[in-house]
This record gives sequence, structure tokens and C-alpha cells, in this order.
Amino acid sequence: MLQLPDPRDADVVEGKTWISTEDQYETVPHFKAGVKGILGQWKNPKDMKAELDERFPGCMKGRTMYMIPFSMGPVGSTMSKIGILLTDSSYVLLSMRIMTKVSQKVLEVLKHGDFVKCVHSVGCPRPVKKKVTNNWPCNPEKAIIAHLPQDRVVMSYGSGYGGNSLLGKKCFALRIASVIARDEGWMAEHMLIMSVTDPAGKKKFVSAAFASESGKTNLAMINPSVPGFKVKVVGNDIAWMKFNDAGNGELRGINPEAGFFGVAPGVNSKTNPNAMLTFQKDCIFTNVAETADGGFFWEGMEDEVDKNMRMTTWLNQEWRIGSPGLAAHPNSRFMAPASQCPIIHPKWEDPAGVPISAIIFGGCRPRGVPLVVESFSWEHGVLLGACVKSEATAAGDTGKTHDPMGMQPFIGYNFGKYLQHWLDMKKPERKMPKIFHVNWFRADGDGKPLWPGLGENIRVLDWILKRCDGEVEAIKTPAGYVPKKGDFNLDGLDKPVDWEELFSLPKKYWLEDTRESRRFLEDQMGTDLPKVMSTLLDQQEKDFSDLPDK
Ligand code: OXD
Ligand code: MN
Repeated sequence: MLQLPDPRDADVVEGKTWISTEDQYETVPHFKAGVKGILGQWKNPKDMKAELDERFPGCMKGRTMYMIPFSMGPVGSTMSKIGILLTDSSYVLLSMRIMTKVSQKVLEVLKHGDFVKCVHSVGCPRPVKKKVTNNWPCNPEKAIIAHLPQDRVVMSYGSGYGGNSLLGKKCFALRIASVIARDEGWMAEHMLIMSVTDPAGKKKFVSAAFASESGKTNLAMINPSVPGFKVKVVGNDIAWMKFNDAGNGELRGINPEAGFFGVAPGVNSKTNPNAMLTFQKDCIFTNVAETADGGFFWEGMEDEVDKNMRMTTWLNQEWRIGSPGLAAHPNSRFMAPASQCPIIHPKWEDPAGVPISAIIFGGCRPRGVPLVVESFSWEHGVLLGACVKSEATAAGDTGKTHDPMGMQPFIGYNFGKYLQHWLDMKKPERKMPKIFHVNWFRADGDGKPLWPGLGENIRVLDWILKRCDGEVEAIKTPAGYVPKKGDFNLDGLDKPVDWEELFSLPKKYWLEDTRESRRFLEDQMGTDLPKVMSTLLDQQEKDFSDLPDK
């Protein structure tokens, strides 16, 4: 089905998303004076209570209230958690049935445990005083998304958009869960989980976090271009991972979600055929365009529909390919049950999770960052994650958007403490996964891509898996370990790649980038930044300074 919300309510409201704890520094780091902290927003409990009391009493008057018991993760798994959501939105009700596990069994499991309390209201009690657009009541002026981690509570008001209203997802499975994970010694991450099987039949699972819009869902559902490789997806957005200390010490991960809620524009039969196959039935499209023959359309699908097809845009206007403006909102979405994905892993609902051999971080780094780098150590891997960022591609624009661990909008507590929590994961009795950083977006001086990306990224995963098994050696550079050309499968590529340039480490770029990373981390986390992060950056700067000038 297609849902066209009120156009004012089409995205997350980061500026109105708050975390409330008695102690400010439990939520946000000691960022430097004069700096705008971007890692979480804190509100003191008194002010938060006043904001909530102003909005919630009577907020659902005249509407139907749904009570939704849901499990994040396989019902009954020791790695899963339960929530109960009260909402006055039928869109949220239908969406929760796709995105989470809603069933009677949840209430049976709940008898034995605790749950996260979620309340959502569109903030339009009846009789409605303002105009309602598209049969989508909302109250954007008064929107607020409040997290009370100590009480395990989420209160969301005024918005029906997924990230603000499907409270099991970002609010519970990342912000509240990151706090629970801190307290219980596990990890709640903005990561995909996938398996890769090589032509010899050897299979491994990896998890991966990317800066936003760097293609996490496309990687999770990659169509490998190299014959013989098979990929299956466990999850495309969130991973809950825990070391199996009672067993062999490996890291096990589950996908706490039951569906995919993906950005539609850009998805087509070339970029992500598996996503296209996943949403052929029983799914909800939000803010996409509708074709005259009852199909759906968004930017990127130009080759999939008749050139003269009449359409209605997400703003209800007549449109054809080539007409001015956009057919779909840039953040329009598909939402589909994960079970419909043709490459869903048979163990995606295994209560014991799947063993994670490698953790991958990635950003959009057109300038100086190699295709793949392996960290020197667990600590250095945490640094690679903390330095995840995207840079503008336009020549002359040096802007960088930091998204440390891919968690910038989703962290539930002090980011410096969160990095320390990652560091504390390392224990001698544990099998620590290797950590890598990938960059599909490196370009040459003219802005032309140096790497084909998409299905060819399987070659990078292949090298990563070989490194996990110690099958190949690697070259030590100041940025980390990089592949030896002969160990990396380049056979059958459509066009030869410029290997030297793809893996070059321009000294000037790296010195500047290392300083920029340090500035960001120290500005944002101040005294909360774990010392080892600064020590590793010092070492990196020294190692690059020692390189000969070219
Ligand atoms: C999402 C996001 O919706 O990360 O998954 O914004
Ligand atoms: Mn996400």
C-alpha cells in the first residue's frame, strides 16, 4: 500500500529528539566550550516532565489507542528484548507488525521479565482544530521524541514518520538498547549482518556500520559479481551483539528487527535487485510516486517504467519522467517483511544469533582513503569506527560530516563512555573479530570513480574473509594493513582498476585528515575521549610525517 503523509512530516526530527537523565554527562560528553555537541541532546528531567505534561494528557482523545506487545529479536531469545507500544496511529500499528515481532507469545514471555515502555501519539486529539492533510494527523510544531533511559521509557509526540514513531527501531533498538547494552555488557549497533560464502563453501558472518547514505542496505543485499560467491542477509540496519563468554568466546549477533525500512530513491534492479524482489507484496511505501497503472516509482527507477507513464508525485501532482521536480521525497521509504527477501539467511531468526568474524566500518571518502584497510588491533579498529565520516565530492569543498560508528544520531549515552565500552569488550578469553574500514567511493583527480562498487564489492569481502583466516599477508601502512595486489581478486573486472591510486596514501591529505579527526573527537568528547584514541592518532600523525614527501 502507499501512504502519503502530511508533507511536513517526512523525516526524523533530530533537533527535537532528547535524552533525559539526572546527570547531563551521563547522556552527552564534556564537549569543549564554544563547540556545538552533535552526539546526543540532553534535557534535564524537570524540563522534560514539563514538556511531556504539556503534550500528553488527553492527546489521544477521540482516537483509537492500540496496545502493541512486540519483541525486538526472536521471541524468547536471551538476546531479545520486549517492548509495549501504545499508539493512536493505525500506520504505526501496521508498520510495527512488519518491523517487529508482534504476537501473543510476546505476552507469555513477558510474564518472566521486563519491558521497554513506549508511548506514541500523533498529537491531534479530536475534535481536530487544525487542517489535516492527506488523512495524516500530526503536530509538527509540537513534535518531541523523548527518551528516559533510566526508566526504559520512550515518549514520542506529534510525528507519524517511521524514525519518530516506530519506537522499536531507532528509539528502542539503538538509543535505549545502547544503554541496556552498556549496563549488561553487550553491544547495540547501527549495523547490518550478512553472511558470505566463498566458492569453496566456506561461510562467515560480518557486521557493518556505514556513515549515512553510504549504502548499508545495498551491501547487505549485494548481488556478488564474482561467480561462486553467495551472500545472505541477516539484518540491514541494526545488530545486537554479545560475546558468548559461557561458550567459545565468539561474538554472536542478532537482527532485532523483523522488516526492512529502506530509503527508496536509488534502489532499482541494478543497484539492489534483492530489495526490489523483497517488496513485491505485503509492504508499505511512504512518500513515493504512484504510476497510472497502479505501480510505484521513485528517482532511480527511470529504466524500470514506460518512458511516457503518467504518475502522481508524493505531493499529489501530475508528473512524467523528465518533468521538473522530484517524483518521490528523497527520504521516501519501502517497508517490507524481512522474510520476503530472496536472500534472507535461514538462521536470521536463530535465538542464539550468528557468529560474527569481522566488523566493517565505511564512509564516503572520495579523496584519499583506500578501498579497504584492516586495523592494527581492536583499539585501532575502534578508532577507525570513531573516525567514520563522509566528505563532499565537489571540487574545492572540503566539508566533512562525521558519523562516528554510524551512531551519531542514535547514541543513547555519553559517546566517550560508549567508545570506552567498545574498548572494554576486549578480553583475553574472547575471540575478538577483526575490524576493517572500507571506502567504495574513492575517485581520481577528475572525480571519476576508481572502484566500480555494487556487486564488485564482494572482492573486498573476499579479502576480508581471507584475512580473518590468516590465508593472506597484508602490507603495513601508517593507516592500517592494506592488501597485496596479488592476493586480491581482480579477475574479470569490466575495466582494469588503477590499483596504485586506489590504495595510495597522500601524505598531505592524511596529515590534515588525522588532525581533523583529532579536532573532532577532542572537541566533541573532551575529557571523555578515551586516552588511547589520542595516542593512536598521535602515532598515525607521526607515521605519516615520517613518510617521504612526494
Ligand atoms: C534509517 C536511518 O532510517 O538510518 O535506517 O536513517
Ligand atoms: Mn538506519
